[in-house]
Amino acid sequence: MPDSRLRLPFVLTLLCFAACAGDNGTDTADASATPDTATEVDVSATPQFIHIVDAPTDDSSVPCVSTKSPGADIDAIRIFDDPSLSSVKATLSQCQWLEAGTRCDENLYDDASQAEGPPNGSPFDGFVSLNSGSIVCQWSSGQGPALGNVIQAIEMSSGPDREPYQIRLCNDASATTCGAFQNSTTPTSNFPAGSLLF
Ligand SMILES: [Ca+2]
Ligand SMILES: [Ca+2]
Repeated sequence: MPDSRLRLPFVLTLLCFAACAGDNGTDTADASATPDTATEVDVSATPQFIHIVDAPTDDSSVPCVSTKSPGADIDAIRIFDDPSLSSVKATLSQCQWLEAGTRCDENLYDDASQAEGPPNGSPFDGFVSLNSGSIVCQWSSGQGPALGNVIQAIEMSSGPDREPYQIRLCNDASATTCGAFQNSTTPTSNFPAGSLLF
């Protein structure tokens, strides 16, 4: 029958198409597991925590006798909308110690909440001294960083005696799911959010 002869190749074509579609489906799944450049950073899951860690270069950089503000002295950290640094998007809130600073017995500036809000530090007040420890904070108004934003950290020291610190973004207050640490390069350091997002 002419119809049968025509129908068989047609059926085989359908079967082959189904098989090929299966292969293609697998290939598509593999491809989707490897995001392209535009989707490597998942900004839909904005990290709501920031971990700020003292990073003394050696023990002598946290003098316990000559100063009562051991380690990096964090005044404030804020998010700007873009590199022009003209519009503040958020400041820190709900700061608390994650690893208590223990390098020096005496720290007159151990109130983590002093890193919250806009900059207000003076040589005598308004900052938290990390004392070889670290603090975790959230962002005011729940406004976390996104690509294109700039995160500016303000540390009180100046000149060659600056006290280094590191920051990283986290998804939890225990800092178990975090991006990579970025090192401060100057007392006031500006970090492109893209270098901290994960
Ligand atoms: Ca200090
Ligand atoms: Ca402050």
